[in-house]
Amino acid sequence: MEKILNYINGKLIEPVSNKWLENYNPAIGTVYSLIPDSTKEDVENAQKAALNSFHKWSKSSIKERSTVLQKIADLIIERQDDLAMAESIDNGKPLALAKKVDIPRAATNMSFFASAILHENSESHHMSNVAINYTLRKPIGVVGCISPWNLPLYLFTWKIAPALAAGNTVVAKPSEITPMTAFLFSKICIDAGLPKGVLNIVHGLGPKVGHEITKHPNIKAISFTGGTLTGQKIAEVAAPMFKKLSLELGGKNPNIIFSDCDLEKAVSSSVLSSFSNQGQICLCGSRIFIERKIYDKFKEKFLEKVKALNIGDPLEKTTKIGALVSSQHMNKVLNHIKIAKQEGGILLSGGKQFIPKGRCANGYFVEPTVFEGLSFDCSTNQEEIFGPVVTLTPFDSEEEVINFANSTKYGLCSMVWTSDLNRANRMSDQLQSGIVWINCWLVRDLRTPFGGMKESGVGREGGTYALNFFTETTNVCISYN
Ligand code: TXE
Repeated sequence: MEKILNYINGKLIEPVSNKWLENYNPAIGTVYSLIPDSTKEDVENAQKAALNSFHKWSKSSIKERSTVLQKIADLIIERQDDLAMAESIDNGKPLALAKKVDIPRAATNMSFFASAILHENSESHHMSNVAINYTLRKPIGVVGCISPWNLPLYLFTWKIAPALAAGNTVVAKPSEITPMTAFLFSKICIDAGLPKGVLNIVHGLGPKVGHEITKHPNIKAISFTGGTLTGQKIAEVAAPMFKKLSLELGGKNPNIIFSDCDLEKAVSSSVLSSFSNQGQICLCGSRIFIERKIYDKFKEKFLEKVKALNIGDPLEKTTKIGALVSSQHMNKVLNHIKIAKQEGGILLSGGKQFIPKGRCANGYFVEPTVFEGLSFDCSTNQEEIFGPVVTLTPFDSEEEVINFANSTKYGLCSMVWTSDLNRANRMSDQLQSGIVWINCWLVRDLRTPFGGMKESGVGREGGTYALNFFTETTNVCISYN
């Protein structure tokens, strides 16, 4: 069986313990590879390698750093078919989605930051006749990047690229549930000529490897994407050590449909924002609020499209809904469906595990599920389900829907569908979320601030925001006299 290896000091190596974890293919429900069950020793070795390579890497020219990051991006594109296949097998997502979204975006993450550092500039502040200040931005040192399973290579590179571009060296940990593309990525880094020790990838469990990275005194900043509870645990360890922290956590995003919207567009986009990647995207809109006068019309059109979604083998070209990432996660989602029924939810579509015919008969599939009749404050409408489950709720006024939308502990993104520009502006001002999409969903410009309010996170990623996070600032003040 294939063994995934750690990438430490430029080499692919087995874990010190020689212990291994099983890696599942969720679409067929079987183990297909082994992952290092790494421990403190592996993190220690990775951290040493990163520390040793920091001086040279941080002093390299931006041209050198940019060139090697761009080379990595080029190799991702060259190997995109293999990477997409690996991502689909490891995660359960449709191959077509991995080809269209995950892998191209991973390449773009690398090339975006390869280019961004070439164009970076810093501020200066002039005090007339007194002094001039200029801002120096310096790499922090060794930083930790911890990423989740839902968009494995996409989110892994979204952290690593700015960290490396800014001149840091990195100890990174992908999710133990989807480690394969990070392993293929380490081979790409070797082939691209990334100097040894600059990036180190340690595979293994969160409470072991992730925890060791978080608490290591030489690792000065932690960039994390994952569940809110894990974010809390990381903050408990890292905050008293005064580490820089970037936390991208959960969401329970409202998708708000006003009666003056382009209905066809709103319906089609809502199907995507509900069920893309089996609903396992922190930006999915799992609470759909519809102005009462178009509620029935929206519901009818929405359900028609949901029922037409092709669910099954992720490798089939026509598949729109693949497998959930693990049996544990599938059971968690099915339990949420049970709770929604207990809370009085009326099931409009789906609601069960789906058992495909053929090779995927033992996979972890859940039908795209739609409920109505639930109050905005019930647990189904408050807890992050992170699966293919959405609710439909009517509303009568802007004031009411703002109250519904802002009622959760999360604040990641919101979608608003309306043709009234004034209303769009009013809503954007009042919605408690880091991102508001008006008449669209998941349109991403990588320069923009990305992140959430409330329990959806701390800090922002993207463009200058990420480069600022991964640098320390020194203000230099020069007197004129
Ligand atoms: O995420 P975890 P899980 C949500 C979603 C999901 C829930 C749990 O609701 O059901 O989180 O998913 C590492 N110290 N999201 O269990 O545990 C872990 O190994 C340091 C939302 O997969 O947060 C992995 O690499 N690291 C989300 C990473 O943290 C630790 C995406 C994320 O795992 C650790 C995924 C610890 N103590 C899940 N414990 C989003 N918002 O994008 C775990 N890890």
